[in-house]
Amino acid sequence: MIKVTEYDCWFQKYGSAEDTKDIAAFLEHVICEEKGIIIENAAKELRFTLSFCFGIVQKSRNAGEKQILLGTIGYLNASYGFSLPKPKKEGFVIRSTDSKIIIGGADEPGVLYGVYTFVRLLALKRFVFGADVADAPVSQVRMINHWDNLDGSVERGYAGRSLFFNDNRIEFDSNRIRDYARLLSSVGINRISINNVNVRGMAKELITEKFLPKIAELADIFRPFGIRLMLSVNFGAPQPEIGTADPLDERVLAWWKDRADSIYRYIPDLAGFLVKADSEYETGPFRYGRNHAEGAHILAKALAPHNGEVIWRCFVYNCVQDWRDTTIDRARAAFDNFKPLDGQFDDNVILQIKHGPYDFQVREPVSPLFGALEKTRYVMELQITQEYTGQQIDLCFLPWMWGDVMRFDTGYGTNADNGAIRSLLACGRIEGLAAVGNTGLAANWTGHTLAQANLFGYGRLAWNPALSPGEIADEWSRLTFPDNGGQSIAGNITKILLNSYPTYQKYNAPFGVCFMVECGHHYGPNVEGYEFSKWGTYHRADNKAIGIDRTPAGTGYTEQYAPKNAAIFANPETCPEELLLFFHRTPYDYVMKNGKTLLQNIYDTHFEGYDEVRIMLDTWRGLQELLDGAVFESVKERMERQLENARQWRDVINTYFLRRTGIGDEKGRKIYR
Ligand code: GCV
Repeated sequence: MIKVTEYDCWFQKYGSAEDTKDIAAFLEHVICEEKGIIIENAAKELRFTLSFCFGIVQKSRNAGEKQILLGTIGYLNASYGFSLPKPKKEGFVIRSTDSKIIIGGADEPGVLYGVYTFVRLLALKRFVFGADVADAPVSQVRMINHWDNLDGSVERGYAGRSLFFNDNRIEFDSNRIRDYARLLSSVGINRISINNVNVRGMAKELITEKFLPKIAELADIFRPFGIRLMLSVNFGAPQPEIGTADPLDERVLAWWKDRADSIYRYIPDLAGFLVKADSEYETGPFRYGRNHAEGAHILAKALAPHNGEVIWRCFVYNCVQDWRDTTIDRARAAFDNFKPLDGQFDDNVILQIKHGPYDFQVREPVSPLFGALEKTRYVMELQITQEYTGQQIDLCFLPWMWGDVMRFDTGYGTNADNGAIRSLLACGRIEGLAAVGNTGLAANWTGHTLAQANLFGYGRLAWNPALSPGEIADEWSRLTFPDNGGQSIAGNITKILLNSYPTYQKYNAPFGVCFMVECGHHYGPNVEGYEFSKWGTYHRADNKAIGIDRTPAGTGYTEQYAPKNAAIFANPETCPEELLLFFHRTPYDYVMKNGKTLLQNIYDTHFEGYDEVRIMLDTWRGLQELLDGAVFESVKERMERQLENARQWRDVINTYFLRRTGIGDEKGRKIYR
């Protein structure tokens, strides 16, 4: 029976020190003589995890006896006469000699990441004594965005209430925050914004003396883990006090400077501000007739003396569209708003662009802004919380879809690989990733225990976007469900994870059409839920065809891509079929590559999606004898709800199209009328 403590996530008990006996003598003696907040914590973390995960007790030893030695490479080389190579920023080297296992970091965070990597390798039984391990993160920005409100609710949160706020106060359990910081840091996260990008009501006061002392306490907990705080701010914040927030008004600049000065007195290493402006009713520079470069500039100026950065979101679109108006295409909005401003942003402004042009749908193309911005710093925004992907009731292993995003060739390289998103990350044109977090006060952090894999996977991908979904799923499953008694179930769980995204996609909105969800809360199907709304999210299905023509003959959205992709997407024959309805208004009798009509493919995928959830549930039930009861039950209960959700999607979608077309399933399966 495998015993798993859900709270401990990917730090479980991996058996006794017996399992590590060939190097046990080293593990019993962790030495770190260098001073520093992060490095001292790295030593503490190593001692803690060795004890917690492997039962190793530290023993006092004489110098020269076997030990693990930690330090920055500069310090180690100078103090011990080593000649360790210096890795990239935040990177590390692990080297073993007869008397030492040395974990050397390029800098203090590098030592910490070296420690967590070492522990992970031990847990995975992949540490090879004598073989050097060297690694460094591909990008410098590896951020989590919390959408937590001051009242303790979490926008699009499916894992209980906020870790940071309650009842219009900052309220947290320090031990729990420390455990959270460990989880994040162990997968390389180095920034966290703690409050919702919709900064409303009292949350506007977070940047005042009323709240700053408490925010400073949070920063103090995250700091030793190499994680810097960010705060979401409301662009209109100066308005009530000085009657304007116009970014070209000197009084507004003075107001922001004053705020920034006082914030940095409390949190000297704040990474900066995250801003949602002119978006979904949040105020922004448009209100004052200014553009977004002018808007970002005023905050950038206020933060610059403190080395702070402005992360400015590109999720700017018309959210009061008239559905009758077919000339507006929401998908175009980010590019139309931001590409013309390329090169006009301050050096300490980073744009944050959602990975797709819409809004974290189950399948959308990669936003055409990636690669197209040449003179502006930017990061990609992903969503770990499963707003449209099953809300941590349905299992949906997101690194599968993110892997597709990472491999997408933007067409801005000289060959497919150096134009790929992961290559733009590797060369620094995209400066990193941000993602909306999926954690809360739920006992297992994420509601669905298997949704922990999405948090883990995000961190691993932000560290190295070339990792495959298979590698990530395998690592996570083996770390979380360790083989304690020779009864490995990790392999089964890896398979379940890897099937879960394709399955979810099958029973959801078909072929990239997007937005067929229930309005407001976004769980479950409602085919025309957003059809006559103001949000710009239409599929315009009639009795003959469905989808938006985004080719030059239609909204022209395809033209926002590099020429190579513009041509691929504009032609239904070359357009990836999973995005067919995103780019093309397609008749139901259109014959797809498998020789079947679009309609029949919609039916097939929806029947298959449901059947696959049933198989997944059966597979899970088959693990009952091997798995700890609590984890088994909690996941089973979610999978049963998922089965019902998949049934609802299957039947609502199939019935809708049967009613539209009058054409039934060619295989004669039951579709309700
Ligand atoms: C925080 C979508 C979500 C909103 C979210 C918004 C955003 O519209 O439904 O809840 O608001 O994205 O990313 O700002």
